[in-house]
Amino acid sequence: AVSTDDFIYSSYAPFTSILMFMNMLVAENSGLVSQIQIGQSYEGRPLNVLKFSTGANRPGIWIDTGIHSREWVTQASGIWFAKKIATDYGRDSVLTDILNKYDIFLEIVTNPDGYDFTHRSNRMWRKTRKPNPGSSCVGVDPNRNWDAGFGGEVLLGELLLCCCCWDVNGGGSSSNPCSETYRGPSAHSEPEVKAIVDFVKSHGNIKAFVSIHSYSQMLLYPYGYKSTPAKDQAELHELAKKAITELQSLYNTRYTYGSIITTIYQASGGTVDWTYDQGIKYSYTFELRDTGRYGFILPAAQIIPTAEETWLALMAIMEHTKNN
Ligand code: ING
Ligand code: ZN
Repeated sequence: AVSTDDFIYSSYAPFTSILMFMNMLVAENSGLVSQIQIGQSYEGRPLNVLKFSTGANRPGIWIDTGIHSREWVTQASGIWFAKKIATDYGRDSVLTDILNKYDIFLEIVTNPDGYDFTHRSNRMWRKTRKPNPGSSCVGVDPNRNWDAGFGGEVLLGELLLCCCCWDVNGGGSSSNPCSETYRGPSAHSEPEVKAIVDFVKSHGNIKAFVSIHSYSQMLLYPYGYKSTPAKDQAELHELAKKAITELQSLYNTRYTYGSIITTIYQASGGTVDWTYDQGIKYSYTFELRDTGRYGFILPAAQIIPTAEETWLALMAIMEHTKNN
């Protein structure tokens, strides 16, 4: 493609094509879109964030896709969101109002080493690609690596039933480098995670943080590491209901919603538990299509419908953030 109008949004693009897409979008919309490199991956790939901004010193809304590399519909949707924001600013009044008060930050390929590996070697790779000393297994689960209940909280049931083995995979993450949910040697050990931590802290005024996964068709809010309800649970629950109602209105795609631990499973060291404990009230995780028929290998024909319906839910969250 020579312009973002020619980009094929209905296919799964390799990493270098996504880099070219981002460069083109910035060149075509230089008054609205810029690019920030917040760090680099273990293998040296840039961690690029698109910034949509119409003024200085604005509070921020963060969206990331692709922290788990095999969840390809998320990176593909991220590309579509970027084009949608650039197209709708100045045309859609709701988005224009949001962008006249907030900056939007969008990290499309949050785990670029993993993403490249899914294109070249192993389509089902989830984790980062950093070697683990003393193990032949590679990578850390970047959604178990955050400093929020890192290593896991033992639930009462586990204490009673499984008092000596919980560390193997208890508390919602694993200490085994060969596990798909390996938490890593320490919190924020992965450069892909640390880059976001540093960005969020140095920005200091992120008001909403949405981390997008697939699959299961769920909209989730904290907590994942403990069963204590979040102090904003009632508001987060109501807003989740509104967002999934909007989402469903387009193609009748049905979502469930609730806290991570009660809706999907206990997971410690997750992204949005950390952002919530940093004071970012509107911290959400999506699990996009489908519910398991195709799972991670979602047909490319479903990319655009998935992105379109998800955008309606994102707009509901962003609009509520703006009004609160
Ligand atoms: N699911 C998420 C996972 O990392 C999740 C579920 C969401 C856990 C938010 C913790 C926080 O297991 C997928 N599909 O990755
Ligand atoms: Zn995931």
